[in-house]
Amino acid sequence: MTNAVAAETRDLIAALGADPALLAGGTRIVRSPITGDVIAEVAETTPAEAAERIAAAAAAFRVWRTVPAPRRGEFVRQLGEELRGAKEALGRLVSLEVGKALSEGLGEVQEMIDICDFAVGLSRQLYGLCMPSERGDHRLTEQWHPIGPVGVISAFNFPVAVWSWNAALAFVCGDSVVWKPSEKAPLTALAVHAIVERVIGNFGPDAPAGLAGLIIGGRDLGELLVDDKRLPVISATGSTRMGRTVGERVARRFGRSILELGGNNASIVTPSADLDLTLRAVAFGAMGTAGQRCTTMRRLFVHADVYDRLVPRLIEVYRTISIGDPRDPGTLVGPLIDGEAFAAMERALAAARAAGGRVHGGGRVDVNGEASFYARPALVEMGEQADCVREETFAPILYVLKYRTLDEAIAWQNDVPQGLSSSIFATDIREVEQFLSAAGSDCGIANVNMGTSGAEIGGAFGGEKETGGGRESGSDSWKAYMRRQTNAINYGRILPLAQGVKFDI
Ligand code: UN1
Repeated sequence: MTNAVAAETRDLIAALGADPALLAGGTRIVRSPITGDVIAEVAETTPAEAAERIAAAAAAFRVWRTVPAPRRGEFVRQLGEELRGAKEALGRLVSLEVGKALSEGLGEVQEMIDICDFAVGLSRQLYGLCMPSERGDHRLTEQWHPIGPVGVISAFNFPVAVWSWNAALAFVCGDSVVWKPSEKAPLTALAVHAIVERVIGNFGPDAPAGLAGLIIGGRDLGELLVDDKRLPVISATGSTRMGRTVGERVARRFGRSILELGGNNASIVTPSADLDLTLRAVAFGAMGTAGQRCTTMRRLFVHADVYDRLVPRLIEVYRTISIGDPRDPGTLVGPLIDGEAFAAMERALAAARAAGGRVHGGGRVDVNGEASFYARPALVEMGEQADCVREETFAPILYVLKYRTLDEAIAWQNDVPQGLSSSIFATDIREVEQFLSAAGSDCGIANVNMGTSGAEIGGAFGGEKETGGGRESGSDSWKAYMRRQTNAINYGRILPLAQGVKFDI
């Protein structure tokens, strides 16, 4: 491991306060998709150690749940402060480990900071309701209590932000967290773990050891979390296939799951769209993060009246977009995570061709040699929404279809198993409102005059159907990390029964 990327990784790990010794001597080999070089050999958590961490999180929970919520907010404020200081180094490490363009690596850390800020405010707003009681001298209220340790299983493409969306809320809600990051991205997790441990250490006895646990390993360790009754909530981000298993297994033990699974996100370009803005939005939505966001724009329905004014320009952008080493500031499209991802892209493009699609772009680009996988994004003009279009391929492929009526475009948009994000480009208020109406987009996210990706943390993030139904981040997503208790209080001297029932003894 004498290569330059490994050396840079080691420096960043050290700068972030994690022990560089963690990078050597283990059995799990980590490669940077930027060059394909091995950058670490990290130790995997054994099942016995994982069980210990869950036990430690359960013990920490019993302490943490009694700490006043605003004080828990102070803890998250300090975490946010540490992350502010770490933004540059952690953003770079994200870029090295998963190949994101540097500005996106930094953006990911900014999302972590944002959710911490959000959670600090929330720590004074975990509101319950007060409902009118039907009985005299009675009060009917509800309150929200911490629920227990939360298991977080995250994916490679947002290797640290997903943890923070869950952890920042869980911490203010009075829960501890046990995290299993993607096996493709353990290093950023080790760095974040070092940061949170430092905050715990500095916080004093209110923040118990075990508040934030980390488990490094593969699917077997994920299953260990999923099946453990001490974790009442499992938040899992990844493929629909993974989520189906997680959802079923967590439900079997009456746990709660927050599932953030696949997306097959579409945008509709209407005749009233601002086409310059649309062009930029589609480029970022479909090619940003090399098409490896769950919110990536994967389908584009363009009205016949504007098709010839937009699509040729878009094809030109696909032809000229800068693909390269993500550390280079001029790069907009970095590498795919690995060779498997490139093979999946090739398979999808072959299927699209077989279904009559006209493929523009695609194919491998040599940036840093044989061991890394850079691809030219592909735009595929399709005559119809064939089966291959209805599947999510985690790569920069945009299927473009021509439509004639908005009803038709909305029907196509909804005619996929996934339901994460969607958008419309229009300045005609009728079309916009039809798209946003109950009979419009069936997705968890529906945007106007922007792409499908790049959500802010202030809104609830997640989607319907095979996307899993979970919501994370903003709005009232925090409720999934707490248990609701309804309290009926009789402050009178008689005992009126609800619904007028008589039971006089
Ligand atoms: C994901 O790809 O897992 O909306 C989440 C976005 C980001 C989150 C993506 N804020 O694109």
